[in-house]
Amino acid sequence: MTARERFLADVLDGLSSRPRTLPCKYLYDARGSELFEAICETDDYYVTRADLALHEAHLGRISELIGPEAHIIEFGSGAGIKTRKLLAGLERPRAYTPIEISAAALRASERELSAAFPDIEIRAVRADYTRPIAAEDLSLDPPARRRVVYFPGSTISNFEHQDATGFLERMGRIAGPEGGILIGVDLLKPVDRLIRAYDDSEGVTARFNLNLLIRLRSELNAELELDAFAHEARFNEPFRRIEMHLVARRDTAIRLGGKEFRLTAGESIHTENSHKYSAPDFKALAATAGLRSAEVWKDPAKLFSMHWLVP
Ligand code: AVJ
Repeated sequence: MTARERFLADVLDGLSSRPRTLPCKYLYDARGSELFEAICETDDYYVTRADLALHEAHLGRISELIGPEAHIIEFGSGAGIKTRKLLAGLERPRAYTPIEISAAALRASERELSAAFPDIEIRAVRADYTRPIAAEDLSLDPPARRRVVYFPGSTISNFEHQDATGFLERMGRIAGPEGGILIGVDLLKPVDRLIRAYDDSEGVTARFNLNLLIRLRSELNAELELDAFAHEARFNEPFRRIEMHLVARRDTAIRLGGKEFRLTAGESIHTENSHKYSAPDFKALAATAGLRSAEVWKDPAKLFSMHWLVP
């Protein structure tokens, strides 16, 4: 199956189900990733700034926990400022493995990090890290004292609890019995603050969400009325998560792949989840994956957290 066929099949599937959904991974095409970067710079989206501040405040302790000559394995490409901060703060790190689905992002990360850290062996792996990675694709045996899986930014928030458990288990297996996991987790906080972060006053998150419909049009030849949809951020209380929706502002239809989907005014397409965790909530989640949260850091405003997980 080609990528386009997969995309079409997933979209037909999601639009046929009730409630209607679209997989959030399709939000992150080149334009979507650009818009996500722009979200990170809005005043309302605190996540990226708070995560970076935690890296700065606790790098000494993190370096102590990780120890010298480590192999860092990042789920995601990590050409970013956080990865550089981490690598620069560690004691003689030996190897860095970014695992990333986008070939372009992976190449950029490889290029930039090998230039910035000539002594670190960069082993780029092109793979969808949300699926099990074939053993032959992931070389885990450089001469490192410890393997650390690094997953900043609270991307874990996209996963429903059961999938998060499975995913943490796989991270634990990659880190191994001597290893650790350094993971960013967005904290539960008052709903109005959360809604503001996912419906920013500059409208960037709205453009990010609506970009998915633009992709349906340009890549799958869908017929739809863009102005018939509005971005909405909701807090789902029982699931403790922010949900992004595309809500029909009037009765409208989407035609693609020989099918027609009729939406009535107010009906929504659910496009992304962002689960929020208190420190005890996340400890309990980690425990279901056989991991122990040995240390947790929070910023002074209690916006964001970082956990150090060990087997
Ligand atoms: C990339 C999953 C961490 O949930 O905060 C931000 C995605 N979506 N604004 C998040 C996102 C809309 C983001 N993560």
